[in-house]
Amino acid sequence: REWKPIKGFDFKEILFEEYNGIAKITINRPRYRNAFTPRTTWEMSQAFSYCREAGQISVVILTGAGDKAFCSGGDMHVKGRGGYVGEDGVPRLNVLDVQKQIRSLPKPVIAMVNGYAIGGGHVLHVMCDLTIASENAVFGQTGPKVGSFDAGFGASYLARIIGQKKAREMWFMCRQYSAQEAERMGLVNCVVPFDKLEDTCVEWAETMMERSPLALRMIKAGLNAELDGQAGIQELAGDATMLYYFLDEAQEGGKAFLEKRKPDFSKYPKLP
Ligand code: 2NE
Repeated sequence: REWKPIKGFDFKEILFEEYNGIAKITINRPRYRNAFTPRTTWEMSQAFSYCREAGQISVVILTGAGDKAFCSGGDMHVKGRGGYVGEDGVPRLNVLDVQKQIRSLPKPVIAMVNGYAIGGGHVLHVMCDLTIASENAVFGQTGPKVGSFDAGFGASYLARIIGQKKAREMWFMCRQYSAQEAERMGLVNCVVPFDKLEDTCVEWAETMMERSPLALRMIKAGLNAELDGQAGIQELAGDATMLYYFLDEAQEGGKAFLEKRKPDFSKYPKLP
């Protein structure tokens, strides 16, 4: 399988590639177990924005470089007062923007967990629609051990997935869990040998690409909307508006305005 680099970006901390309608975003800091800096997450943000806009991309895979880690969370070397400090000296927590982008991307996102998914890196896989893990994957939150926490999606959405007791255990105890334990908790969709990991992710992506993209989009928005309050309803409502704009009924309103006449909506069906 030949992944082709997606051109037009000057990324230093991620790889951004495409194969057959599938985009792959790889956190590329294996020296630090793929810990993210503000630059890494800014680059991820650019990549996810591209994936949203690009009509030829149907599914996104998020992973980490190498065979040791998916992502070990925020880079502790640059954790300063107020956030992770970037090259510009400004402290940021911009991984939260990436979380929201994954959540609202109207396409499936698969976490391809190839090793440690720890701390903020664990939350990133939680945010993805599906998680496929290799047998060597290890999952855990470390925040309360290292002076951090994610009480947003990292807590409430995690609890929706594995239940309140397990989510509290994960955060309060800061233990590590094997891929098999994660599968038993419902935290991952499936566990496969390391050498089958990418093939499995691509197979799942290709299966989803045989399904109706709009149906997948609406299901994702609906599953989110139940949990995301007004922000979730906004996404679902936006999709409803998009579909409405395809109808003659919506076109009539706009046309009538431009033609300076009263709109005639009488001919459009009022279904039960
Ligand atoms: C990931 C883990 C368990 C891997 O352990 P191991 O034994 O396989 O590797 P090792 O030797 O710990 O790490 C290899 C190198 O990577 C660096 C280490 O410092 C080490 O460097 P050297 O000693 O060779 O120089 N490294 C690993 N993780 C790093 C990190 N996060 N930042 C900077 N350098 C890192 C083990 O490495 C581990 O437990 N890592 C720390 C995980 C962690 O606590 N992450 C931060 C959680 S807080 C967070 O991510 C967060 C949040 O809670 C809320 C919002 C946003 C972010």
